[in-house]
Amino acid sequence: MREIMESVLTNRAALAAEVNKVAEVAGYLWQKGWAERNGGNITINITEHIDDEMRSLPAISEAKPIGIILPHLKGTYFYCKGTNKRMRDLARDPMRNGSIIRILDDCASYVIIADEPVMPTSELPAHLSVHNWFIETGKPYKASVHTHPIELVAMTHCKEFLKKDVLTNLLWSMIPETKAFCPRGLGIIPYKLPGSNALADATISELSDYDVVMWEKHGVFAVDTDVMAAFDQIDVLNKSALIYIAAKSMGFSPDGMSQEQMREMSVAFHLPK
Ligand code: 2HA
Ligand code: ZN
Repeated sequence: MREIMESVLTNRAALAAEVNKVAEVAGYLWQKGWAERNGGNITINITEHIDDEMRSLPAISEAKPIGIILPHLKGTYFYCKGTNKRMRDLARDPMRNGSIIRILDDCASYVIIADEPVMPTSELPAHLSVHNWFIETGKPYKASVHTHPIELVAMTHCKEFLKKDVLTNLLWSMIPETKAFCPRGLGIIPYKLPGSNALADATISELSDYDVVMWEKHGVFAVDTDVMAAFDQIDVLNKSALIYIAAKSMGFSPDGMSQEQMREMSVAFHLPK
């Protein structure tokens, strides 16, 4: 019989709250139809919630290479969705469909420390590179979410929408909230092989200007201070995409808010663009 293991989340309220937020978001991703099969990934930097007892926990996996050197991640800890795991399963049981990893002192490998030896996401190099860059550049961001929002992905099958800031301006103009709650807009990354270092590098370079980037014909990658905030940015963008599509399917092209109305929003809400 399988031994019942006590989760590292037991008696660690702050850590449990962060992991439970991941589970809540994973449920939303599934309900929205954005997370078919094992689609999508979530990683969060949980280093601030790691106590001495957790620091001394033994590894429950071999040291595994990340594939790149990430000098700012030495001794950091992440909760990561497991590779091949489903968001809908993670929503019910985050510690059996994801795991907590420790980045080793070589900054190039990691071990799993809890709860079970669930191998992290296939996009781990991309996610960890982004977290390394947050620390390097002093950003307060702790969460990265990759998912496949149907309408936003559909829009990347149109060349006109892939030109710089065409989608950003279109989506902002559909409803005022989108600019207010996704104030840096949507970056576009031309198609690249999923899981590749080229995709990771392109993602980091776009994140200098955007909090949400679109991987052409694949999905979005969003970052924020926590997983819920990253999800909200994707959600408002996809809501705008749905409004655009609703107008189109009623037989007209939506007017969109005017440039003047959008400028007025930026002033009133102190938005960066
Ligand atoms: O891990 O969505 O792009 C599942 C994915 C990879
Ligand atoms: Zn994907």
